[in-house]
Amino acid sequence: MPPVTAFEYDKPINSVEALRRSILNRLVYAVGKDVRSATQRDWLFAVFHAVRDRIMGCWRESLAQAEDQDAKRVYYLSMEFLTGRALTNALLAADIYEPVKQACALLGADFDALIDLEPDAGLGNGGLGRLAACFLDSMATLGLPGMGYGIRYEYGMFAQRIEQGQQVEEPDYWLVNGHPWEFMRPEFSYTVRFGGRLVPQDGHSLWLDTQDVIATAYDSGVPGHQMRSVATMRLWSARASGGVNLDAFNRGDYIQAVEDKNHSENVSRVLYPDDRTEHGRELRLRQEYFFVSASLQDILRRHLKSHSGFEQLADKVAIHLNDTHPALAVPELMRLLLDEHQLGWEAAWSLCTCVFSYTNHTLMEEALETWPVELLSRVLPRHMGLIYEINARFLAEVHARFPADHALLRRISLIEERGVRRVRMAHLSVLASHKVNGVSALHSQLMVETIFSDFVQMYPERFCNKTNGITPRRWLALANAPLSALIDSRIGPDWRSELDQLARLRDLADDTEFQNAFGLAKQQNKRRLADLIARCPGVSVDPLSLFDVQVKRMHEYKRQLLNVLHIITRYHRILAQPHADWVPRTVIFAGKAASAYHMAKLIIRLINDVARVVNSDQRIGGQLRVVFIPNYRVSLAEIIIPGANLSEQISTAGTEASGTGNMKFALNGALTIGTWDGANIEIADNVGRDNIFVFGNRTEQVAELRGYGYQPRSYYEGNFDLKCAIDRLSEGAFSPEEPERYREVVNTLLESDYYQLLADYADYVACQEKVDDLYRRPAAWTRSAILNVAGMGVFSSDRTIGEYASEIWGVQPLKPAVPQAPSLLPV
Ligand code: 26V
Repeated sequence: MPPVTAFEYDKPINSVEALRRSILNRLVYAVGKDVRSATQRDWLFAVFHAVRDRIMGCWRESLAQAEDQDAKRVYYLSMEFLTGRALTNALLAADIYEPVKQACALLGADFDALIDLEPDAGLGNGGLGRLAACFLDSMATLGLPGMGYGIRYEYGMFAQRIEQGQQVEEPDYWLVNGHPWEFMRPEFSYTVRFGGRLVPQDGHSLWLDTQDVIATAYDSGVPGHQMRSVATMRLWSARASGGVNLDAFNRGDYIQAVEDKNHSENVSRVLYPDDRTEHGRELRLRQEYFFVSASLQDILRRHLKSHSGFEQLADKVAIHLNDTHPALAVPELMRLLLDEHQLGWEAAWSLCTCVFSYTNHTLMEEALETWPVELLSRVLPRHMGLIYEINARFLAEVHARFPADHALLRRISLIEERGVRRVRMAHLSVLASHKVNGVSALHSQLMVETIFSDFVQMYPERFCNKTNGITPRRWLALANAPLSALIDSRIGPDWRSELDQLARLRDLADDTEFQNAFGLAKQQNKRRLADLIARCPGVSVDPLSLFDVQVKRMHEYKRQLLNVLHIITRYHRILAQPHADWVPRTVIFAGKAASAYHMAKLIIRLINDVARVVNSDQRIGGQLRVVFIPNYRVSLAEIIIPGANLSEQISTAGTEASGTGNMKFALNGALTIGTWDGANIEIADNVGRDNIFVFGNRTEQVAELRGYGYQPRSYYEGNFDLKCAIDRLSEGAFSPEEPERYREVVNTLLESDYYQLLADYADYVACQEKVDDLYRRPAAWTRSAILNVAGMGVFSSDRTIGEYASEIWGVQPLKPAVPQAPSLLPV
């Protein structure tokens, strides 16, 4: 027999018959069932396996190509990957959606039902985590070598139920039925050490008596468009190092021994819900170090497999920090190079500044990560020592450059000295990175003007902008079949990987036939959404009414409350003139509040209370409906967003770094009502100012008001409708059983109103009237919606990732392999 060649295996065939056989074989051989005994879940897993088989060849080849070409790879370090469902996405990427559906029909399996059975991988909070997922999709589509590293949380983002109008959180044990998409790779396991003590020895430090946890890799494939390549997402899971506590075990205390084991495995147990003020939690710090240490050990191992040292590290490796959560990668790389590989300080530090880059995702003071020096010294003593050393050398450099500026040293230091001493993770990230970017033009500008202005003086060339993007595969092709088919029929299918092609739709914006077809596609999506709302929360809504949608995490700065004030005003106006010519509206909300975020939870309750009152008031004759859809997540967004007419992007100017939901809505033909904030501004530039509803104060005016002593009460006193809305809230009109329920909301608005809702209220309400006016003219509305879709080309995450690759990481697409003739054996 000749030796086995690297890629000798049966290449799968994608005919309906071959897929039918594969699914059947997988049902028997992988799931261990047969047609007679298969449950829905068994069918789902059988399909999963058959599809996974079809991406494996491309995946292994992508990995082999990177190795053979000794390509520079990029490693995207992120605490969160909000990937959602894997199966439908893979079916589209491999171009086997229809044949698999037909194969299922032949087998008597209910394709739509089993697709819906897949739980979302909710391993992220919101924008930042979803961005990481879109980025992996684009890396695979562009054929860029590299991978995403993160944590395999056992419990993802909590599930949200609404009970009597209030949010109730439930754990999301998404792995309960197993996860057939992933591969456990126990051969890639690393020891991660915590605690212990330092012993100096020959200029180096010995780190002894640590408590150790083992990180084990689990890999998932992320198939790019038409399987140009398959990217790898490697997530780490914690395992206790010594199995069970042997002391306790030998003492006969079996239960204690197993409990200790459970304890050290806690580190990958649960995703922290973002409440932005939450810091100082030791487990969160341990999580951050856990995944960063395992990832860096893995990166260095891979590098040393094909290189004899680190001379070429910066030519072969780029490491990206998705926000500051992985910033401990900096002292960890220093530790590995100094203590484990005996490099000198200068060589090690220069490698750091060449390989690292960092994206900032928020300017909000309370969201900037800092860790108490005391905590870091206890949990990671070696790293705390390294941070001190990095800081001392840095401050010496700053002092040499600006000897007269003493305040500068205090401001720019990695250590905050006011109150409890803390390490500023953003400063550490900027200092160690050769590039630092913001996520929209406005955000990047504010970033250098505010939080990093001191660093700009030192390193002006480091700062840049990379406006966020979204993957058109999931957010148009997958989520919106009717619109995708229509676009295909006019401009062909290439927009999926060249989103700029959408610009060709501009010529069709005035074409009545196209407008009608476009309107029909929207109606189809609205009916699907109305059906969903009828099931849960169980409200019947009119698919012809204007669907006005705000879906995103609940946060005061996103101003869901401003939306509620508009609803109350509209309600009052309809009551005052029930027979006027109102544009019927359905206002739709969805979003989770961090469990500890009291005000955000109260706003959810208010939305539900207002919904109850408005929806049951016969006097307004169905001209207004309000719904809160529970448990917002990626798979729900895929249904909600295509069904929207109006997209609410109404954050206080200067607070939303970019937003990516705004892009998803516009791409699906919703018009935006928004403030001059984040990527809204660039959306306006690209779709045309006439095709977006902009209102409210701009960043400078917000800052000015804040500076001069903002007085929310003056707006309240000066605006009849606003006063009415707040008074009704204050009297308990929406909570008659507990009139004081919203006292806190009213007080916050009137006393402080940090996010200046009252300042923007009048302009917002006036702008909503313009929305109605346009909706009364269906052709004009649809024309505008078409121009929105046509202008969205630039917001593909392929564009974003292309810019990161060439301007930050210095990585190039893999050269495609010579295609091999498939053998004819089905897998
Ligand atoms: C903070 C914390 C605090 C501790 C607990 C866990 C946790 C998780 C996340 C965060 C803040 C993350 C910042 C963030 O998500 N920023 C969003 O990033 C999006 C992608 O760039 C951007 O579109 C949004 O505007 C921005 O808010």
